[in-house]
Amino acid sequence: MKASLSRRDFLQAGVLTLLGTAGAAVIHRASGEAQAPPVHQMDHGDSAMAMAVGEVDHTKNGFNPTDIVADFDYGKASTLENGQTLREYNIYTINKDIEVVPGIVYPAWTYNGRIPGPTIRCTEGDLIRIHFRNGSSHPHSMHFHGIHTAQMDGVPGTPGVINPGESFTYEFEAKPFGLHLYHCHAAPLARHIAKGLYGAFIIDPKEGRSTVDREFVMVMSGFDIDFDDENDFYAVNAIPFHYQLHPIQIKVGEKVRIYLVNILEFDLINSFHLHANFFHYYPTGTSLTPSEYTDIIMQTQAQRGILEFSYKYPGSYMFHAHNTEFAELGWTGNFEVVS
Ligand SMILES: [Cu+2]
Repeated sequence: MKASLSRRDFLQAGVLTLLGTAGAAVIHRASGEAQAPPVHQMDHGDSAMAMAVGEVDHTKNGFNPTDIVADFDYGKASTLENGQTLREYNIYTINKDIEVVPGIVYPAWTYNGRIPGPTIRCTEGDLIRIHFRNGSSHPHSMHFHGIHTAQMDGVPGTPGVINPGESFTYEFEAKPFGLHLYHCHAAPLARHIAKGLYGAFIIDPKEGRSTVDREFVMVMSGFDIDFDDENDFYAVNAIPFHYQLHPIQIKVGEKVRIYLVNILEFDLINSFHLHANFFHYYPTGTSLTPSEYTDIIMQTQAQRGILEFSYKYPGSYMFHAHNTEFAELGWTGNFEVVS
């Protein structure tokens, strides 16, 4: 008998393990059946948190969240006759099997073979030229959040939604400054996003932001492994539990800036909570004055914002969705703060 797996099953498996019972869920997928990863208790904080055991094959996946968290793509820059900076990017879509958690491979659609796609970064007023090729088996597009013409919007009915094997060049001036995103807008939209076609898009203000020591990009999303329109795993930068297995190293007193984007499909709200600290929050990054000083923010799909903080004391500090269910299904990580 074929069993389909819901996130409730996963959660239950985790809870059973926490109670000391051997809990294992069975998942059905296109290429056969695989066991859910073992989940066991860890004693961070006051609530029992789950974690995956073992490691996905990052080399086979072709990307590693430890690299992606600090990887900003400024494109190929040149100066136009009018003095404007032109930035050109080569982006392609390709179908790719991604090992999401050890033993579970998801047939993803990707930009440039990675999830999230490249973090496209530029300065307000730059001319952005995206050479986009569709190497996938379905029609795809790049729909940018920002200000541009209808022709460049990448939605059905415009030339920016292209068939397999075709190419299209998106061109627009980067505005307004802030933290934005891009994603495929081909139909059906939910499926095209959930399969992995999304990325962050940072437009720096002309005068720059305040100087910080470290900058990170975190894109919150999930995986609906069994295609029942419910997420089975949650993560920042695609791979569940990655930054718990590989904490992000920072130093006491270092100024840290996080570009945080939520593209999670199927669930209404996502959130980010930082342990033992508070951060200044700049919604959409469109102002240089923070709107809030807090230790938690929530974002609906496509909402994004910039967080700034530093740690006073050395130690290991969690960051995670404060939707506890999401955290237990992968959206949790740690900062390792050293003196
Ligand atoms: Cu698509």
